[in-house]
Amino acid sequence: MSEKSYLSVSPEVGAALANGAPVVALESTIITHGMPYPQNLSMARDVESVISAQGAVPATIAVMDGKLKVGLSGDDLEILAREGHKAAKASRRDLSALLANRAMAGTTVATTMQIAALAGISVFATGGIGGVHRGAEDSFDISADLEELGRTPVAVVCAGAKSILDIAKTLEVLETNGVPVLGFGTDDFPAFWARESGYKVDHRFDDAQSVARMLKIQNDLGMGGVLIANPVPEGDAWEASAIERFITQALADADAEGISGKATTPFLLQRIFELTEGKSLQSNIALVKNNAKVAADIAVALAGRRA
Ligand code: PSU
Ligand code: MN
Repeated sequence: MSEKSYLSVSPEVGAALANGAPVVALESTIITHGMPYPQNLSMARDVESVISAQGAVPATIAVMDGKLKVGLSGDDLEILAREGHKAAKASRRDLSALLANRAMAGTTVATTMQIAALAGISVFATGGIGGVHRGAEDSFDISADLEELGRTPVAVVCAGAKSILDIAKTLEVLETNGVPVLGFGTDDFPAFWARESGYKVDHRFDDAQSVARMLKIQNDLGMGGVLIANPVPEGDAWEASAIERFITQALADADAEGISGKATTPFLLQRIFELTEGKSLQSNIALVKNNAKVAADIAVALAGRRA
């Protein structure tokens, strides 16, 4: 069997791809492990609506029913959102085992890119990417997202990387892996809840058309993924120093509880949610919607160039 035989593409997404219409992929670890129920479900629905309103077709990706599902039904979204942490978190290496066991799983940025590319989708919106964790010199904890970005030709729109990570090391590994980092309307690499991280991007692009021109060249050159860093909207942003206090506390708690490996990111997100009394989640939802809008604009511009 070919790799494509494991795909299950929804009729809407299949028709859009066949017609060269714009499609935006969405990940599902953000639903299962990134946010609590029921906010995860309303976020997942809202993000799909934002993409539709911009004239593109949303394709949320997950592992369900023994398939790599591309484009989830309303029922699928609800099942996944309710399952939450009981679902698996699928990194690249987990896919074959999860399919063999017909397990349900949210897909990380790495795995969503892999499945999107298999389905022929080239633009993907998320919140934040995984990266090099603080203390990686001892733990070796570096997200598989960074390798996938180097190898898989999908453009990922995100709000930068959270400062639960070591942002300087994350940017270094992205460089090693040959990943272009574009600032969308900014010279600063954003830090998820905060609009600035103290680090700059390599290249600034101010509109979707010029990003689409760059993506076309990246594709012509046969190169891998592109990271498009889009800062959280002004009104939903935190001051870096204000959120840092909570991040430091969450990291200390993770250490005290002996949290490691793939449980680390979900634990820190949940802890920061508690420490900020839910306010971190509001910003998180706002930035995902904002990324979805930009990704849809880019997908529309790309489809226009290809036509
Ligand atoms: N950042 C968030 N929410 C998330 C994630 C990151 O704000 O849910 C998820 C993404 O799916 C990302 C994954 O790909 O965490 C990274 O996990 P790890 O660090 O274990 O590679
Ligand atoms: Mn990890």
